[in-house]
Amino acid sequence: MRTQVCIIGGGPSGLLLSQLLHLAGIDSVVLERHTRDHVLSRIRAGVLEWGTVRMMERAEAAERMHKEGFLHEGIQLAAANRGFRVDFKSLIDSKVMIYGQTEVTADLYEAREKLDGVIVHEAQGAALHDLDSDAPYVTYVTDNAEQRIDCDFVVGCDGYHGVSRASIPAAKLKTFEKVYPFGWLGVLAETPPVSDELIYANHRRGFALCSMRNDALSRYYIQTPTDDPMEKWTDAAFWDELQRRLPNEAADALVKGPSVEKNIVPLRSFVAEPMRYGRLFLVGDAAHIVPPTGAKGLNLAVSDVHYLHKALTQHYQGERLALDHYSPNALARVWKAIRFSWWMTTTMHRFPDQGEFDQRIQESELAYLESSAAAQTQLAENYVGLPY
Ligand code: RFL
Ligand code: PHB
Repeated sequence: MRTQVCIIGGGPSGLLLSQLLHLAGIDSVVLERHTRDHVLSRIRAGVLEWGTVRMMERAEAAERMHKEGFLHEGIQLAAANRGFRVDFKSLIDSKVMIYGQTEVTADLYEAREKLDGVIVHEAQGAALHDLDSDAPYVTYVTDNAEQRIDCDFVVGCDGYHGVSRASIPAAKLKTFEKVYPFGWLGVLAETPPVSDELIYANHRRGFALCSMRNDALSRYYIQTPTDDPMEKWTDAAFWDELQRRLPNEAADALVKGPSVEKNIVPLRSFVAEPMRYGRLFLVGDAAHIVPPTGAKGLNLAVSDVHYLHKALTQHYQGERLALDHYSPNALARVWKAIRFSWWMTTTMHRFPDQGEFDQRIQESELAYLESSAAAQTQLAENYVGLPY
């Protein structure tokens, strides 16, 4: 088989890229190692920046999102049992969309199907060849038969654990990493959300976040040690701990119920530079990871897709140097989101070695934020997403 762009990974970034390339007249094949049902069973992001909303519109996949998603014009921050609101509308006249990654991915699948996009599921053992030549190709196995795709370019949209970044010689990549000494226990529950807006709570017992998917589906997170045994976190133990960490008003309003999903994710920041090796380009989690505190992971994957689909389109229109701009443009935005996610994480969480000095600094940071429109404005513009 031959295609112009071979995309490894059928998560949100791979599907969005293939859709936008198709609309620009460039053909691609997406290789996904799991089944579609498996991809759609992953519960992940919930907050879409406005740039992400625009990209879904451009991909002709935004209709259901505009019907079923929720517009949020602010977030609540809480510390020491006191809450305050950061109002995106009055500070910067902007907003975010609450719409789950699962739904984003489902809508992109549907949009690809409408245009007869080629997505190969259960493609095993993908291997990338001759990336530093003019004629790269990818091999993989389906139905016990080895397949080969020859292409102009390979794009790694295969997440942090994918094969694409691992195919780049170590000497050609510089990586940066920070591992945080805690994780998030996430729960999805068929209960009405405790608040109309997201609540990010800093508490002496650890961070807590109240989010949602819709009027009848809540998404909650609490900070836990990464190695906490899951048996410890019965539903009752989870609800008790969440309630303790919320300001009284929210704690009293919390509706408890059986969890439909529960797991612990570690928190890390990671960047691999550059996001290109020869004819391979890295996109999304394949190149960078942020802790979920700033809600940036999916949104960064989408801004990478923006830069890459533009560069590929220009390349095929004859602009010789267009592709050289991809990695520097994408990384400039990535690092700003890495910084913001690190700042939100360090401001809102309890660190195991947090001394009295660090404690006061954190409290002062939040008190300053509560009292200063300038400080809230910088939070707001980063949270809704920097322009691209
Ligand atoms: P994905 O979604 O990981 O998709 C990669 C796809 O590649 C496939 N794959 C392969 N296919 C073929 N061959 C191989 N060798 C392959 N190896 C892997 C995988 O099966 C998969 O289908 O990467 P992508 O597209 O870059 O998207 C990134 C986002 O998924 C991620 O950044 C976000 O989920 C992060 N994130 C959040 N982001 C936000 O913007 N806002 C949020 O509110 C938010 N909350 C979150 C999050 C991530 C979380 N977890 C579980 C890590 C909350 C959580 C709890
Ligand atoms: C979510 O709804 O899953 C979510 C919301 C905000 C975050 C992280 C995750 O910062």
